[in-house]
Amino acid sequence: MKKVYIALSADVIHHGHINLINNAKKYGSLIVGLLTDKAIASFKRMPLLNYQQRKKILENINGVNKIVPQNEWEYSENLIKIRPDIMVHGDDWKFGPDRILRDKTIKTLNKINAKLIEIPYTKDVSSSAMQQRIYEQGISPYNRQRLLKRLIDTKGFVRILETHSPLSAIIAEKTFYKNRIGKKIEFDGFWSSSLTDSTLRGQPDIEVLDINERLKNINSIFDVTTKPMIVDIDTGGKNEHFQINIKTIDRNGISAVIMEDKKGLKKNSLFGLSVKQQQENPLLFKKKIELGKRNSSNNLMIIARIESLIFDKPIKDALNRADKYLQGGADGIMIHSKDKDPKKIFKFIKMFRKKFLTTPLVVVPSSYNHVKENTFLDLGVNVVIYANHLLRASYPAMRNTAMSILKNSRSLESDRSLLSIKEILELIPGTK
Ligand code: SPV
Ligand code: MG
Repeated sequence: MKKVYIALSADVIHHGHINLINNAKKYGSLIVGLLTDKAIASFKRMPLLNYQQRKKILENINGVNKIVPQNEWEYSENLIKIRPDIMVHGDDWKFGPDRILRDKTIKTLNKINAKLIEIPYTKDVSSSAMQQRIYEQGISPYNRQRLLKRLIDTKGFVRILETHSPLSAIIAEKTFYKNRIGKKIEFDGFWSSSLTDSTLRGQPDIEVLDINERLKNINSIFDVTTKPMIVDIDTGGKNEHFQINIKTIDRNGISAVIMEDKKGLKKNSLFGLSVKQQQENPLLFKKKIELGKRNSSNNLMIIARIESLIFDKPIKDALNRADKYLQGGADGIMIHSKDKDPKKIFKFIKMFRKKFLTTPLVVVPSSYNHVKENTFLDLGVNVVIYANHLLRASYPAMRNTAMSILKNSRSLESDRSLLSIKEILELIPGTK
């Protein structure tokens, strides 16, 4: 009996998969390389079902003799290990960026003397489109909430973008590009920023918006998106209020809150010491984290934000605080800095990682914005937040348009840089 190999993600099973299995099993005993969550997430959106759930479904499909994990998007590792006689694949990978994967696979197949059989790709069916349709039905608060942890666990590194409105969130949800080898690069989730939420309302970033106002905005974002949300809750406010608010936040399906260790009237961290602000006593802040953990479920991550570098305190102070906050039950640490030079942040990250090998670590590179994501990834950072960029992008665009209309006494000159009337009418489904 010949060994036949196919690889599947099998997140949303459809007749295309059945065609492939039925074809492949004709040639011998069928081994399915089932892509792990990590393998899929390294290339495109996380599967809806996890590996074990997908495996259970496949095990019950006629013709599948054996299922093995495929840990990579590429086939080579498994082909060399399993040494099948035949590999079967849909012929769609002859075109587009998948060609690179095909060429590489053919080389490996030649090395192990295996044959490639390509069968006509089943038309009019796309797993990604089906997955998208399922997402468009909406996502429960519970499923959305758990997504962030799943992403951190499987990908190890997530990219988060500030969203201050449903429209900006639609951009953060849908914008992607495919690189040379067809890998989909996109944002993994959203950041609800205190700075941009208050600026949008023409208010200062001093904890003036109450939690209900923040949640109203977040829920309107949730109405039209499916990705997970991290919320900037400033200092968390008075303990008596915080223990009530954290329950509401948890119930709404928010994945994580980031709470900063300041006290009194909070000012934006990027001011540093040029304004009057105070850092909280670390033991009191640890107690506040404990209070939050007692009053919320395990599904909500409470991430402690350390402001020592903002206050020009030594790295050691930040490390001591990290220790205490994690003892208090914090699910992760965010280290902040307003320096353009990332030297201190890098030093903190290295020292932190020596002691805490897997604790989620978050950075917000607004000032040290020349540092690329790969550098953070190599250092062991898990979450990078682009904290204010969509609102900062929109303001100059609006101001320039207003100015252009005034200067030209008409809107013709500004039209070039605007969404066309046709585009805006087609932007939101159901407008027509
Ligand atoms: C925010 O986005 O509101 C933040 C990050 O808290 S920072 O503005 O850098 O303090
Ligand atoms: Mg803030």
